[in-house]
Amino acid sequence: QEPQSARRTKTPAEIILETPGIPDELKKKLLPIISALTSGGRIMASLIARGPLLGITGSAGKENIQGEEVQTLDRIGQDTFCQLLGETQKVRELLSEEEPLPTLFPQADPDGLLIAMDPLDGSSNISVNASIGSIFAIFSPPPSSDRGEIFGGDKRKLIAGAYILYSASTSFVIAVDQKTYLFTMDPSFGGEFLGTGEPLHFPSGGKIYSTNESYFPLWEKGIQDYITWVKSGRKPVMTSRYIGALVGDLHRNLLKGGIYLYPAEGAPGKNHGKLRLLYEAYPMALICQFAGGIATDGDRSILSIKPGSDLHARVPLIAGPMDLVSEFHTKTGHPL
Ligand code: AHM
Ligand code: MG
Repeated sequence: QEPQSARRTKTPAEIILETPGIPDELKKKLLPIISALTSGGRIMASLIARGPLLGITGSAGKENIQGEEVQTLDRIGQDTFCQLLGETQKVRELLSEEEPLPTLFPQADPDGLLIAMDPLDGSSNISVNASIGSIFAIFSPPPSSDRGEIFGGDKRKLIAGAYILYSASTSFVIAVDQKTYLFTMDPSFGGEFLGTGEPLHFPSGGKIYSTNESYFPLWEKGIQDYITWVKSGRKPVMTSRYIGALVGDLHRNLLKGGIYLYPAEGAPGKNHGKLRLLYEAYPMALICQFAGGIATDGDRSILSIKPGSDLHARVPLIAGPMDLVSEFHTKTGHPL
């Protein structure tokens, strides 16, 4: 017999509908977009669960614009979310890690939203059945007089950030109107995503740090000293957890309390970090902020950074609860 939850559950659409701070006009655009994201999440979760049987856990035999090997699931994620989001007619442009230029949807509502996505994050985890995810930043477009710049320029406004985590269960996390919510897919109810409706908050007193420590020799001294201190000087000392997929690492830290670090490195090509501003750092920064945390590039808030002409620009990313990120900044000499 299955255990029964005593708590009432809500869908993402119910939460959006009952949030008074979201204007009705925006709700009409967000609802079909969220439905497209959760439908895409269901499709991806089902394919990922059968990945090795379907022969889709390997390389697609190509490189993307950033010189990274494209996996078959990267391509499937791109095609799935692009089609579903296009069909909503509420998305004017879709920027993806997998395509050099944004996809335009000329049939869409002229006041439709802009989306930047990483359709399949953590590609190196695909073939070993470890956590992977999809990440989305949802923007309102610049005022009509500024049409033509769309993703470039700095007049678009980030209104929501979301991710889907494909792991032992499939999670959907969305930050909107100052709150971050968690939903879990229930495959026995047609794959509906359900949650308690209670906003998520980073717990205080977290002791996890998440970083790829093999890059230690390439980091600047302040960061090296901080990592050495969290392991041996800090009271209490911290413990290391690293999945190697931003979605998985941030999700764990959101629930348990922990700091995620992907600093800049001295290595050629990685002196701006690895993670992309528009579709990795921005949405995760909003999710952290609405859960009582913050994301920075080690110096300033990620959300204060204006994107330049490179839509795939990378930034260093330090993300987590306010107490841990603020401690990092104090220790590295850049107080928040
Ligand atoms: P991807 O978008 O190509 O999958 O790369 C981004 C991923 C992040 O999910 C993860 O945090 C990071 O790359 C891991 O990088 P590394 O292997 O250098 O630790
Ligand atoms: Mg990624």
